[in-house]
Amino acid sequence: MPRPRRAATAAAAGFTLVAALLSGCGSDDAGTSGTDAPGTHSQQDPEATVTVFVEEDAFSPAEITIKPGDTVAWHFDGDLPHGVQGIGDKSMGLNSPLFEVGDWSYTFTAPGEYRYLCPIHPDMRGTITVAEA
Ligand SMILES: [Cu+2]
Repeated sequence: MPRPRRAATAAAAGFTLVAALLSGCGSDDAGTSGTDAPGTHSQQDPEATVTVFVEEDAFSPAEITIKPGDTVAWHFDGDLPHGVQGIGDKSMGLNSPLFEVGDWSYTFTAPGEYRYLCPIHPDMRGTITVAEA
């Protein structure tokens, strides 16, 4: 399918610009190429801590996605006691004391989906998805 030469040239120029931008970003995150030695990526992707706020009737945000090695910190600051209790075998290690005010954190190392609730208010639920970067 022949195209007008000018349009094709403009498209090629645009593609070159996009490719240059992408490769510029890619050099900051070599992991996107998928050919790096193991360990390279994690060094460029330091562990993070994500805060979940415990409100009086909900965890906020209720659903989060993190990377293996990341820590979730629950921040309790209310008038009622709440806690974090895992649901199911995979979430066995998730079991905080009850807090009205306080902080509790847990580091997730294995990929998977971790569901939890507040043992006092079972309608308060949350899910943490640990996904390989
Ligand atoms: Cu509660």
